[in-house]
Amino acid sequence: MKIYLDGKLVENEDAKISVFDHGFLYGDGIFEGIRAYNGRIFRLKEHLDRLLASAKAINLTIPMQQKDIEKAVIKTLLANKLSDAYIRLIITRGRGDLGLDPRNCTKPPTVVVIADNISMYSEELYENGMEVVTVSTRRIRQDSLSPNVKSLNYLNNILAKMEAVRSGVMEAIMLNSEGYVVECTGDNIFLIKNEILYTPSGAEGALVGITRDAIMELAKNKLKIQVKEGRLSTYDVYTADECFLTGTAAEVIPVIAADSRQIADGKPGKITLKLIKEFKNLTRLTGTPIK
Ligand code: PXG
Repeated sequence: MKIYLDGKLVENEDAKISVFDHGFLYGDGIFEGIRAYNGRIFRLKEHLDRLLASAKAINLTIPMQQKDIEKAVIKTLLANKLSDAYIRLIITRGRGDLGLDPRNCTKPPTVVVIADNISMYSEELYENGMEVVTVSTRRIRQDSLSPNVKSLNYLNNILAKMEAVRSGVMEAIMLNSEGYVVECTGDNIFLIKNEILYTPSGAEGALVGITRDAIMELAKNKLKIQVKEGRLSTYDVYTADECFLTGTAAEVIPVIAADSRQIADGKPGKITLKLIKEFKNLTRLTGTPIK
């Protein structure tokens, strides 16, 4: 496997970063998870826009134009002969010293692109749906750190994931500090009730996911159903007709139970299945060609 590291493609075992890199020392950096399907990179511009917005928010100067980052992603996919892939784009503050102050870090920062084949959950779960639990680890308050900064510090979400795994399920519903449903550890959450699609709004502390956007568009334009963003509680999850999660890594996965309550008949819902079909079509046919 070839990895893009600071302008060069290197072998996996040669892709090494200093222990003084502030991405390693402090999680001081940002990333994007992107997918390519059928030789096309899905919503690349949206991912790069969000990456640059994350960089701006943490005052990190990237010495590359958006076009150059796009080229680095394409180069990595071509070098690994991948037409379907999960791409991890990482930019750290760079090598510094022992101390938080980023002024001591190298410029330019460290830029890494990894491309691989991953599937988040087993095929069985994608087909039959999965169970989730509400966990006690709350999402970080957005008046401390915006959920839209995709930073390298995911400890909050990792602790939530560990709670879920301890309960014997694969994913956690995370609440905001007020106790309302926000999202899962790396996915947005959707509910369907009386043929209306609901999802927690950005104001509740959810990351405005790119898969989330795509699903909302498909629901409105292809399925002609109403979409509402707002405040949802665990009660809404338990009493929903359908539930599913979305994310670049997870794609779209049905949820059939939450906190031991079966959702409707405990099978992936009809609208969920239609959205999965539409999403598969969209990802197969649109995106930036890898060439
Ligand atoms: N919420 C959070 C907290 C995320 O980190 C999403 C929602 C989905 O957003 P997109 O734009 O991908 O539809 C994410 C992003 C993982 C993993 O291994 C997932 C993400 C990031 C890093 C790792 O599950 N997802």
